[in-house]
Amino acid sequence: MDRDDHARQRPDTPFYDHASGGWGSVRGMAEVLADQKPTPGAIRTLMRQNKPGGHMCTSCAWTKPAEPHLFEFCENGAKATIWDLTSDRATPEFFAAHTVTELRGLSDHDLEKAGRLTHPLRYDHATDRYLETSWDEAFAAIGAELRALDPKSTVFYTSGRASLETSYLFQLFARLYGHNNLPDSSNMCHETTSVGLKKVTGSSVGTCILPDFDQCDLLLFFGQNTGTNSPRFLHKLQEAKERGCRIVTFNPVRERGLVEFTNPQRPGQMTVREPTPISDLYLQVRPGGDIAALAGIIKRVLELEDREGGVLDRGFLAEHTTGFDDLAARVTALGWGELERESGLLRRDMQTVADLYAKSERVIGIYGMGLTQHVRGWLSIAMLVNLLLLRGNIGRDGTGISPVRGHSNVQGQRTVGITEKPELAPLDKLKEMFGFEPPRDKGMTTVEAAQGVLDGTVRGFVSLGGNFARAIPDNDRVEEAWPRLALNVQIATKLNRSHLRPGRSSWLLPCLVRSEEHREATGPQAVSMEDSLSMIHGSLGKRRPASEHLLSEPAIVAGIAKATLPPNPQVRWDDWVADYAVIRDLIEATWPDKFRDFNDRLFTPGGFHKGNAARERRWRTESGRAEFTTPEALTSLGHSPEGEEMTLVTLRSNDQFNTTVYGYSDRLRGLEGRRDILLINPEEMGRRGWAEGQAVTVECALDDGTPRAVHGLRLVPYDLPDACVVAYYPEANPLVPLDQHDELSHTPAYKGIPVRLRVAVG
Ligand SMILES: Nc1nc2c(c(=O)[nH]1)N[C@H]1C(S)=C(S)[C@@H](COP(=O)(O)OP(=O)(O)OC[C@H]3O[C@@H](n4cnc5c(=O)[nH]c(N)nc54)[C@H](O)[C@@H]3O)O[C@H]1N2
Ligand SMILES: Nc1nc2c(c(=O)[nH]1)N[C@H]1C(S)=C(S)[C@@H](COP(=O)(O)OP(=O)(O)OC[C@H]3O[C@@H](n4cnc5c(=O)[nH]c(N)nc54)[C@H](O)[C@@H]3O)O[C@H]1N2
Ligand SMILES: [Mo]
Repeated sequence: MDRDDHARQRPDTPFYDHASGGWGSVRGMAEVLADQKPTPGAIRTLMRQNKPGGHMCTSCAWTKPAEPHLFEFCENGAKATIWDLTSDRATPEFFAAHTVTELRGLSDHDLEKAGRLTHPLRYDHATDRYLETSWDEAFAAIGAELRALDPKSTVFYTSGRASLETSYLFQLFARLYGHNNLPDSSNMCHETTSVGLKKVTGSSVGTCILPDFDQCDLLLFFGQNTGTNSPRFLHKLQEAKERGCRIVTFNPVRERGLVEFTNPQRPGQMTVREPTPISDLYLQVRPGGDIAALAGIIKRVLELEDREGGVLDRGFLAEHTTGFDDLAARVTALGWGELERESGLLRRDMQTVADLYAKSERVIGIYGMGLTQHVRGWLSIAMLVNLLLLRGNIGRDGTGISPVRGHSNVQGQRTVGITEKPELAPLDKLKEMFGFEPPRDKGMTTVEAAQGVLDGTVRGFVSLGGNFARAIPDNDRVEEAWPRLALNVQIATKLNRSHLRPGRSSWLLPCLVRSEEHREATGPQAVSMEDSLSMIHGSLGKRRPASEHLLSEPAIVAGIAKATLPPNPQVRWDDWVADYAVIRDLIEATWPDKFRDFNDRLFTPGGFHKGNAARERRWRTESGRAEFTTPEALTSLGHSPEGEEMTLVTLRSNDQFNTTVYGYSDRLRGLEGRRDILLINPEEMGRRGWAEGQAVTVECALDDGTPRAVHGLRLVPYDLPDACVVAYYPEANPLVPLDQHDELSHTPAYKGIPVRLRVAVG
C-alpha cells in the first residue's frame, strides 16, 4: 500500500502543515493561559491532573493510565483546567451592570469569559437582571415551585461531567419526586452506542481495556477526531505504530492527529521534529457512507474465505453468533458499483482494508460521533460489529469494539442510574433501599425534552451542568420557547446561553469545579468517575474554591431535594453530603457487582474495571448470542442528496469544548480567526462559480414546513468529499431538525443534515 497516496493533504486547500502535538500544542496552552490569567498555583494543579490522588481532568473521557506521564494532560485538558481556574469572576456586580437581554448579545466565548459564577442568583423580571440571593432562599423557592408542578412535566438534565456521587443523588431525587425524565448529554452523543451496541453485543459500552491497545495489530478508526477530542490517546497510538500495528482511518475530513503526531512529552521528538505517521491508510468516506464501506470490506472478506478458506473464525461463529448466513447472503449480493457510490470509496481501497483485516490476528474497531450522530448510526455500529465478529475480534485480548466517549463521566452517569429508560434503572432495589414506589413509566430523551419545551408540556427544567438550550438541534426555536417554562434551574460554573432565556422562576446556582476542594461537614471529600474504558477513578480536588459562596454539586442537589420532598427516614441527604463515602456505599449496595469494595478501591492506580460481559463472551442480547445484522440500507443518512443538495457535517474545533469556546484557532485544521465559516470542496465551489470568502446562506433542505437557515457563513475551500459541507457546532445547530435522529436511540443526526446553499444577499 502506498502511504503517500493516502496521507497527503490536497495542497490547494488550507491544512495544518505540522504534525499534531509538538510545539503547536504548547502554544495552544500558552494562549489560553494568557487569555484566562489563571489564579496562582494553577500549573501545580495541572501536575496533579489524572494521577492517582489528584483530580481527574474535566475534559475528555479517555482513560487515565496506572503509570502516568510526568505531564498526564494534553493541550485541551490543560485548557479545560485553566478555563476553570481563571481569575475572572462573574460577580453580582457584573450582573447588576448588564441586563439579561444585553448578555444575550454576547458570543459563547464572551459569556464564559465573564468568569466563574460566584453567588447564587435569582432572575428578576422587573429589572431584567440576575440578582444575588441566598442558598436558603433559592432552595426554598425552587422546592415550592417543584411541589406545585406535576413531576412528569419536569426534566432533570445532566451534562456528562457530574461525578458518580452527584449523579446517584440526582437520579434518586428525580425518582423520589416522581419521574424518569433524566436525559443527559449522552442522548446527543453515544446513546446510539448505549442502544445499538447493546442490541448486538448485549453490552452498552466498549469491550476494550488499555492493555488491548498494546496487543492489537490493526486499528480501524471511524469518525473520531483523536488529536482534538482525546489527545492523550495519541500516545497509545504512537506506541502501537512503533510496534508495527496498522491504523486505517475512515473520515470525510483529514484530521491531523490521525495523519501524524509529534509527542510533546518526548523532548527528543520535539527537537528533531520527526513526527510519527499515524494512519497507514486514510479513507475519506462520504458522510454517512460507513455502512457501505463496511459492507464492501465484509464482501471482500467473504470472497477471500471462498477463495482461500481459513479467514473466518468458524468455531466462534458457530458457538457465539447468530445471523451470519443472512448477512453473508445480503452482502454477497451487493454490487461494487453501489458500494462505491454510497461509500465514496474505491473498490480497491475497501479490498485493501479487507486484505489487511484478514491477515490481522487482533483487531480493534474505534469510533466516535462520525458514526453515532446519524439517522442510521445504530446500523453503522452494527456493521462494525459484523466485521469484528467474522474473525472473533470481540472478547479476546487485543481485540474489541471501543467507542470513545465524550464528557469525562458521561459513561459513569448511566452506570449509576441517570437514564430515562426505567428498565435500565434498578427500581426494585431503590424501592427496597429507600422505601418508596419509584415511577415506572418511560422518561424523556433529550429530543423529547426539547420537543416538550417547544409544545409547552415541559414546565420545569433542572439542569445539572451543561448548556442544553445551545447544544440541542433546532436550538434557536427551542430558545424562543424557553421563557415559557415555569421553572428554570441551572447549576453551573460559568455563564452560558441556557441561562439567558429566563422562565417565570429562574435560578442560576454556582458550583465547585472538580479541581477545587470539596469541603463538607466531615472534611475534604473525593468524588469519582468512569472513563471510556469502564475504569473507575477517584478524584481529589485541592484548589481553594473560586468563591466562598460556592457549594458542591452534591450539596446543591441535596439542598433542592430536601426542600422539595417530604421527610423520609431512609433518605438522609445531610449525612450523605457530609461524607461522600456514604454515597459510595449506597452505590455499592445498589450495584454490588460493579462497585465491590468501592471505597477501598477508589484510588486504585489506573482505576478499577467495572466489568463487561461481552468482553468475556457472555452476550446479554435477546438471542443470547452476538448478533449479526443484515443491512437494509447502505447509507446512514436519512435522505439521499439530490441535485444541488449537500450533506452538512457539524464539528468541534480544536479550540472549544462543546459549547465552551476557548478561542478561534482550529489549529489542527489550519483554520484560524473565525468560526462563521463553511468548508467546501474547491471543485464544488468552482462549479457554482463561487469564491473563497464569499458569504452564503445555508438552508436545511428538509421540507417539513419549518424554514431553517444560517446566514453569512464564509466559504473556505477544504479537502472534502463531494456534496459535503462542514460547519461548526453550536453555530450550525439551527439547521438540524429535532426529528432527524438515530432511528433507535434518538441521538440527533448532527453529522448528516441535507442542506442547500445560496449566495447571501446584502
Ligand atoms: N477538546 C475537546 N475535547 C472533547 C470535546 C470537545 O468539544 N473539545 N467534546 C467531548 C465530547 S462530549 C465528545 S462526544 C467527544 C467528541 O469527539 P468525536 O467523536 O471526535 O466528535 P466530533 O469532533 O464531533 O466528530 C468526529 C469526527 O467524525 C467525522 N465524521 C463526520 N461524519 C462522519 C461520517 O459520516 N463517517 C465517518 N467515518 N466520520 C465522520 C468528523 O470529520 C470528525 O473528525 O469529544 C470529547 N472531547
Ligand atoms: N451540531 C452539533 N450539536 C451537538 C454536537 C455535535 O457534534 N454537533 N455534539 C453533542 C454532544 S456529543 C454533546 S455531549 C452535547 C454537549 O452538551 P452539554 O454537555 O449540555 O454542553 P457543554 O457545552 O458541555 O456545557 C458547558 C457548560 O457546562 C457548565 N459546566 C462546566 N463545568 C461544570 C461543572 O463542573 N459542573 C456544572 N454543574 N456545570 C459545569 C458550564 O456552565 C458550561 O457553560 O452537545 C451536542 N450537540
Ligand atoms: Mo458528547
